Amino acid sequence: MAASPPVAIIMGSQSDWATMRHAAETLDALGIAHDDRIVSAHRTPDRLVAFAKGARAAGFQVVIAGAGGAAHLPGMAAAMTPLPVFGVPVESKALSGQDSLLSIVQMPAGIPVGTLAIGRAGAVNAALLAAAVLALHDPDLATRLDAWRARQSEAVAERPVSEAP
Ligand code: RP5
Repeated sequence: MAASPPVAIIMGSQSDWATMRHAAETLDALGIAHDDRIVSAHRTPDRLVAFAKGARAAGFQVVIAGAGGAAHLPGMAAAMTPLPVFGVPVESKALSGQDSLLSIVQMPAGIPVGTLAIGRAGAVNAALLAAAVLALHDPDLATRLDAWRARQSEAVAERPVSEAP
């Protein structure tokens, strides 16, 4: 059986993909393979246990976990794997993602989740953090990450322009 790609992106629902696809696209831009899965802590708890307990043995190196509302997925995954887990709070309809953020960020001491910003920014940055971790032992990836950041800098204009009315 082929080893898993270095990054697993898990999310609580199909509805999270609109946010989490930005993590996937960022990893794609950096040439990092990933496996994207729906794993719900409350709707598919057995799937979560199987994934998280087997993640390291499967060959994953970093887990990105996105969830909204009562977003226990990242914390529960972190409890069952020694791999670094980056949590992305998905913007919920009822509370604009504040619920997701607080559910993910306020982990008791002992089981860490690296918590990112709510929504797209968090998804993109989770991918960039995963890339930074993997680049510690992958010089080619480190070069690609440097180039990605340089392109971002070059894309920022010196001065603002007025938009057409
Ligand atoms: C969470 O509940 C998911 O992470 C999602 O953000 C939220 C809503 O899920 P759906 O009702 O849209 O499936 O489990």
